[in-house]
Amino acid sequence: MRNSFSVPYSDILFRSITKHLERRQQSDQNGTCLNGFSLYQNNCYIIGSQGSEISWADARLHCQTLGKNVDLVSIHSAFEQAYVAQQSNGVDTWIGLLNEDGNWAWVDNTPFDYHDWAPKEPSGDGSCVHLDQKRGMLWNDNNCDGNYGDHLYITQYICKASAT
Ligand SMILES: [Ca+2]
Repeated sequence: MRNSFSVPYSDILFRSITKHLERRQQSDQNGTCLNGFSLYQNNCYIIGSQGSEISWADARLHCQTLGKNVDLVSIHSAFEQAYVAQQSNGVDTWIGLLNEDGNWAWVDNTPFDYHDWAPKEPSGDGSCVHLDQKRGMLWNDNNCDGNYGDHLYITQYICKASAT
């Protein structure tokens, strides 16, 4: 027998889950951020843009000069990846992931508990990681100076701090 309730029921269920997630996201917006930062869940984010090529190390320094506990972003979930990718607005962007002696580590010392590498990455061609505009803002390891030749530069970075 055809179940005539299956389509409308799953539709209602989907809408109800979406509403729940939206409410949860709103109620998770706790705390305040420094001026210019955007609050997402319990953290604050800001895009920095150099207008010309910037090395990963300089990007990190720029973040650190913005305030106490500000550093290049760490990413810990698909939600956070989606948020950071959206903020980056389709531009190659440094994140705070670094290869240290063969291990990947976030510069803010949070656990490396999530990754979102582009296909065939990490390819081992560098120790610094950026969101790759050519590959849907998934992650690519590359050299840390931000200059890939052929007018291909990294000019942007994203910083993160805990909300207070
Ligand atoms: Ca690579």
